[in-house]
Amino acid sequence: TDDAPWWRSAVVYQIYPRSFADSDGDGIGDLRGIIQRLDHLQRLGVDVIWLSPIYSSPGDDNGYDISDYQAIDPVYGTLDDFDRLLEEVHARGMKLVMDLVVNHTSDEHPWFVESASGIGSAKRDWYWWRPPRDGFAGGEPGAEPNNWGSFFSGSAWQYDRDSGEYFLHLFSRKQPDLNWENPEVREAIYEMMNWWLDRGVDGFRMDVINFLSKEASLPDGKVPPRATYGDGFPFYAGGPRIHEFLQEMNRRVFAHRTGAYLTVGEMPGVTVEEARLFTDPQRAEVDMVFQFEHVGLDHGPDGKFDPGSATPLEVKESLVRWQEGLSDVGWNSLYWNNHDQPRVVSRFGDDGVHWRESATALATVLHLLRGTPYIFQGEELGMTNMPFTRIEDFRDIESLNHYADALATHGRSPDDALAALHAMSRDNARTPVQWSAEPNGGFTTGEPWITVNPNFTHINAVAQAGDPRSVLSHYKALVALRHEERVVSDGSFRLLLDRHPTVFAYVRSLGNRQMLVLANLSGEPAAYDLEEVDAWRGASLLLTNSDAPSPVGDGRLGPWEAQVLVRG
Ligand code: ISL
Repeated sequence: TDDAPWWRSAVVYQIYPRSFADSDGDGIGDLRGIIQRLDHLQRLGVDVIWLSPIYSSPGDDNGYDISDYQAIDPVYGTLDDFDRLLEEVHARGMKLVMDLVVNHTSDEHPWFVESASGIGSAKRDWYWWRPPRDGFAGGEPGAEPNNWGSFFSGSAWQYDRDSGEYFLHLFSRKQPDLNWENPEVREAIYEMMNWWLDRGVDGFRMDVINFLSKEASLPDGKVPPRATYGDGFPFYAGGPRIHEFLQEMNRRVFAHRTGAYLTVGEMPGVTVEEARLFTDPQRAEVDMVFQFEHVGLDHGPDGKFDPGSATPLEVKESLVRWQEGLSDVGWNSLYWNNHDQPRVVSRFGDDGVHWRESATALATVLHLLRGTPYIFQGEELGMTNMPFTRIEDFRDIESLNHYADALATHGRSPDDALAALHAMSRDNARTPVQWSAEPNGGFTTGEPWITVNPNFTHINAVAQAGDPRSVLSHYKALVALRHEERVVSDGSFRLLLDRHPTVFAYVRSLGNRQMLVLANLSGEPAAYDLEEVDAWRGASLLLTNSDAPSPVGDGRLGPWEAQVLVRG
């Protein structure tokens, strides 16, 4: 319908600023570097840029540890640079969405510094301080207030010798969790959000936003087999007041505004049923959520660093569950990649012989689903995982902590631990964007903060720009389809060949317009048998990634072949 929200036909592009483009040769990407590359994004056709954090930060978690929400970190530039970036983005008809990291701050944020100044501090209650467990002395093993582990290895509690108490940190010890039970905390955050919106930004991607409300008694969690720490997830994810907090945020920040905004809540562990509540427009919480089901399928019983594999059928079934679950209420966000995930072409595709075909087939099946697609920088070039061979090459705190812990606590060999990092490390996503075949892929004239993937010599933007068969050209075509075909932005979704092990086939419909999407998510030729597809003989082939497309209706697809047909 014509009052459909604008973001139904939008495509979002995520920039991880540290690795995007460096304008001043210090080896770290910056705001001016982004400005210089905006034409690439405009040519790609994306509507919205989501900018990972650029705020003042000690950089313990590459900016997800914020020490001043209203200042730009000097490595990225100044507020003036930011205003110029915003202006240039708007001048190109695009929007800019900021990363909102409010589950925690840096331990160097003035709020935490004050909170930590003593038990009587006026901001003591802004964070989660607790005394040692009964019967234990502070700092002694087992004295932690509960048994939760941190996402970045070790306990979720840090002892503070001065006060004799512990503070909670679900992520690094330099990322203390804010106490959202305290209304002053909430007010301070809403004020900050309003400050950015008044400055002209177009919305927020909300970091681990389903962790804001904790079960205030902070109970011990169950300890999984072979694990050291208890699982606090049931007590901090989707906690008792989460819907109340998001509704309050919406009222205090967005309700009085008339602009076209986008809010997307990053929600690890969120279920389809919960997502229906979070994204029901009637409830005014968030526009859409990032869910993690499909990117958890290849995690083993011991978590992400116990990598297994996911079959194409499992991946398809997961995405379909979300398509069907949010068909009548709410909205999906669609993604393969972000700055925390391995590169999709290496993970669910084939970064060897079928590199181009698998990158484009995976892009096709994702982008034509119902929802709002997100492209992570470099994905549009088919960038691959990084073949790091030494622990010294890694930069990510999660990877480094895991490696140390795997060796020290779990008795793993360095080779084993490196193999896990190779498959799953977040640094796979964080190597610099490969702009050209120039030194360092054209990312910097200096020494890059993390090594550029050596395949930049053949995988880069310059090499792909003029090539109609390139991954980049294919992404461009997919973005354009969402803008041009209302059946893509607004149509319904119906799965075909539901149990086929490798073929992902579906129909989108709106009025009498229909789109058939067919893709073989494997390196072997595929055969399928479906009368319904026969009826598509003669329909027009809108897009394919194949030089010699298999005739539709013949019931076969080549390795990683993808086809998009329309009729009506
Ligand atoms: O990659 C993960 C750890 O295994 C994810 O669970 C990730 O930590 C989770 O999705 C939350 O991510 C977000 O918050 C983190 C930050 O490190 C990530 O970069 C961010 O995307 C803490 O702010």
